[in-house]
Amino acid sequence: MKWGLHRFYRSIIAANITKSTFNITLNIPSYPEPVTISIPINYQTLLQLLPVKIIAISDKALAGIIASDRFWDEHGYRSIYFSFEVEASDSSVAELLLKNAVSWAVQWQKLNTTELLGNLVRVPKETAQSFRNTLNMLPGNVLHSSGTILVEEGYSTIEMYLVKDKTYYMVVAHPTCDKVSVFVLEGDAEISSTVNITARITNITITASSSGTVKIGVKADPDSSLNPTYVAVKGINNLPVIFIESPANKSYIRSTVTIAVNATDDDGITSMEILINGTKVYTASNGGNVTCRYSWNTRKYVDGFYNVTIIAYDHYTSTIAKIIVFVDNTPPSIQNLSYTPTKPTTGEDVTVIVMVTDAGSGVENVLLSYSLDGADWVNITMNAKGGNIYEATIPGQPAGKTVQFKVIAFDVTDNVAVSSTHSYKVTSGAPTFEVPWSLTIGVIVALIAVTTLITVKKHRT
Ligand SMILES: [Ca+2]
Ligand SMILES: [Ca+2]
Repeated sequence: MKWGLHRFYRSIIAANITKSTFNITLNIPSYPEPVTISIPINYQTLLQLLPVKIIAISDKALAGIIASDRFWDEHGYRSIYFSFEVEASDSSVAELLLKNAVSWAVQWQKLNTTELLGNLVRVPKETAQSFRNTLNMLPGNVLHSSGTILVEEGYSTIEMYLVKDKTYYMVVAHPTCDKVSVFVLEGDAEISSTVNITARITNITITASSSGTVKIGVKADPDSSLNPTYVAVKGINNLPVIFIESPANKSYIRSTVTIAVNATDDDGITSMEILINGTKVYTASNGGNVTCRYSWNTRKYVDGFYNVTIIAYDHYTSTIAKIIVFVDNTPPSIQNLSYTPTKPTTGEDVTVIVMVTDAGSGVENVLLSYSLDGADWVNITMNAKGGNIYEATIPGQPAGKTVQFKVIAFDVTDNVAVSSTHSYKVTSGAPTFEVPWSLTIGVIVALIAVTTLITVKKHRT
């Protein structure tokens, strides 16, 4: 152990701790350079424990006695760790040490005197209460909260975006150390005051001189080498405001529509997202972009209701806005087209009847379009007769006119359906005699038979 526990201890208390990394620098004997190791760390478990206590330590820190009392845990215990072979000694002091250790350990009992502050850091209940009281009295909203570990020489760093001339309050609960000190490591801000609210709670006031990211370092004046700590920062922040220009809420849409959104914020929008039925389809490409226009091709989606969600983020929080729209890309269905009379005479009106339905947004308008002898098409609106039936009349025409017609139907989103083209020719109305084809054949057959009969008779005579 040439390296020495003491050296290792110094490395630990000089560690630098960020959100999820423990950076420890080791000075290894006879190695020319210090070695820095970054350890990804899951504080979640560590912060829920209270540190062990050093009961005694020898001069050169080569031997020590450590006690642990897991009194908050239902399955807790007490334990004493001797870093030397106390049982090998025959002195009465060693025997007393062992006896006292056993006697203390067996007296373990669960104590309901702690709670997890912010569901993260184990602190005595009164510390938690005093933390909440302090926080409640300060103006603004909680912009940041986290659990961390404080050491004596290294820094635990917290990064935050601060707005020029605004004041921020950082409340620290430090249940295992008496004092904390806070420094601005990077960025344009000042620590204006550090006040000990109670023995284990400190309130630090920070003022930003310009807007930007500030890195704040926190240190402990320790009772133990690793100090679980809970930090919350409060300041006045307005939520982002979202305005959805289009499409309108509860509207029917088709084809490609533009989702146009405008978002504003006092400290700037950092990003914006558009989600369709929970799936992200758009992310603002650069921070601070407050207007976005997303072309949504609804043809790639099946007809139906869709939730469109917009999320706008500022540096601390976000605002969510939602609209619901109905996608309908399917034209109406035109069925059972009929017209009467089918053989109109001079001046006789023709009534066209059709059934039009739309399973999506519904039928908006049905037109009857007709053309006389191939001239320009004329549109008339068909009347809804109920039960999806529409009716219109083509005015009577002179004999000889050929009338072509078709039905055009629109749904609410402007999808259009066109029927096949039908036609009829107007006749004069004079009675006409039409010989059925079967009758004509019968007459021809009869004539042939008669002619043949006459021919045969002539030959016989
Ligand atoms: Ca804001
Ligand atoms: Ca439709």
